[in-house]
Amino acid sequence: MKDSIINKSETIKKFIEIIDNMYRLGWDEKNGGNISVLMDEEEVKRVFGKAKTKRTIPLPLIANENIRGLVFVITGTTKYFRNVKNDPKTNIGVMRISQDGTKAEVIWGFENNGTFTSEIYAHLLCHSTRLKIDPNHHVVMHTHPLYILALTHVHELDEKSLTVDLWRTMTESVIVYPDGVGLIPWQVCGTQKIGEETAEKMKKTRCVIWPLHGIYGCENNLDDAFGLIETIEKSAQIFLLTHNHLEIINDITDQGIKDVAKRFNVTPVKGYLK
Ligand code: 2HA
Ligand code: ZN
Repeated sequence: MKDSIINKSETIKKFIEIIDNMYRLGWDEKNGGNISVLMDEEEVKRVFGKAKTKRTIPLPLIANENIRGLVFVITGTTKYFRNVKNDPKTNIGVMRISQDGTKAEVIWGFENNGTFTSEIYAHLLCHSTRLKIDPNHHVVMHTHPLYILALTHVHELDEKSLTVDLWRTMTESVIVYPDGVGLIPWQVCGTQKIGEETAEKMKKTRCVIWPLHGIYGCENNLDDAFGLIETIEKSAQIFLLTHNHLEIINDITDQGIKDVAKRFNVTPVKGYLK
């Protein structure tokens, strides 16, 4: 990474590292997933100086007052997580929400006329909601983890029973998400409605599952947002591995094991095989 801006910014460096990690885990196929991180004003000044606006992009909603003037690092719409590491300036951007809440002022990135994620509603509304609850809030992370998604195909979509089933899978689950997982009904993504419903849930929890789609996590820093989603994903994986009611139709028979043992001159524990 030769870009001096990236080298100066711990937030952008970490953003790129985390995105690459998420892609490697198989969570973000094609252009799936989107992340935004609030950049503290002190870092904005240190990295960008006066932070001149390169161009402005109209927002499709009027940003709430408590996020106006704030600067976010955010993924670009239609961009692939897979490509962020090699070409961050095209695939992500840094933008300030205008003082009147109607525009994004691009400070860096979004080259070749790129723009912010299609889930801008959910991102801006979740930031606004979480900042009212926790002044240290910084991150909104959306991704499509395999097991969480699979679980929503087979588990009843009830917040209480889903949360308790996930807590039961690992001792530490309840420590990581004591506030439980929120759930909203399946619906079209990229809309103001889904953004509003997600942000409403974020008043009581830091993670909201979108059935048959993915998950949103809010946290104070990128490591913790990743850690929150990673833990829920592992709980979902354990749940599916242990509640698998598929009939086993191919298995090694007792006789087969005995035959292998005989061929290789070993003696299986007596009394274990029929
Ligand atoms: O950015 O994940 O929800 C692509 C998506 C939309
Ligand atoms: Zn998505």
